[in-house]
Amino acid sequence: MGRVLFIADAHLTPGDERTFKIFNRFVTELLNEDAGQLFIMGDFFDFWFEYKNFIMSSYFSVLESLRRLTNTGWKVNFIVGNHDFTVGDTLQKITGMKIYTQYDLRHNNKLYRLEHGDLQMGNDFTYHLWCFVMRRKITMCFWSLLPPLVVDWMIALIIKLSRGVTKRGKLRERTLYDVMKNYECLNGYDGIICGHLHDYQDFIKKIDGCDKRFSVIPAWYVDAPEYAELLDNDSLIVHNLMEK
Ligand SMILES: [Mn+2]
Repeated sequence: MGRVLFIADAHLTPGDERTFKIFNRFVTELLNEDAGQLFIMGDFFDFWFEYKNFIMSSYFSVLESLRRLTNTGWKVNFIVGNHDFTVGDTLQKITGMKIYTQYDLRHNNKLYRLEHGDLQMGNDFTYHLWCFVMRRKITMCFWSLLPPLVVDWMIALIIKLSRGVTKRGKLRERTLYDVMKNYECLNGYDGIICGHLHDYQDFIKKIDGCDKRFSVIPAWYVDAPEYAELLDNDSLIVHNLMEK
C-alpha cells in the first residue's frame, strides 16, 4: 500500500495559474509511485459552488489531475472546508474523489477524526449561525437560481467579509487544542487531524486521562507547497514540494 498524504487549504483561485501548475506537478510526482491515499483537508478551492451543468473552466486542469490520480488507483478523499462546502456529486463524478464532511481514518491501530476544523473553532456563535444558514438546502436553492457569474462575485465578497467572522488572524497564533472547545467529539478517537489553521501542529494532550493527538496540516502556499505524510510508525511529517 502506498503512502498516506494530506494537503490542506490550497485556496485555489480562478486565474491563479501558478498554484494550479504546482498542484499538477505534485500529482505528476504521485503518479510515479505506488497508489496510496490522499486526503484533501478542505478549502482546496478558494470558492466552489456546485452546479449540475456548469464548472469554472479555470479549474479544468486541476480536475483532470485529480481524475488521473483516481484512475491510477489513488484513493482521493475530499473533506469539505468553509470555502468549498458545496462540493458534491458533480465534483465526485468528474474526479472520482470521495467527498466527506468528516472521515474516520484507521491507521496503525489508531482511529483519527479528520475534518476541516472550522466547526471546531470554539464557541463562536456568530460563525456557527452563519454556517447553519449558509449550509441549508434552501440557501443553496437560492444561490443556484442566480447566474454563475453573479454567484461568483457575491461569494467572493462574502468570503472577504467572513474572514473577520472566523477571526483567522487570531486563530493562527493559537493551537488546535486551545481553540477547540468540544473535546467530547474525540471520545472513541485517538486524535483529530484538521486543516483551517494553516500552520503545522502535532501535539499529544491528555483529555480525561487519555492521550489524544491534535494535528494541523500546513496550508499549501504557492511559495511553500507543503503536504504532510502519516508514516507507518504514526509520525506525521511535512514535505515541501520545492525542496526535493
Ligand atoms: Mn478554512
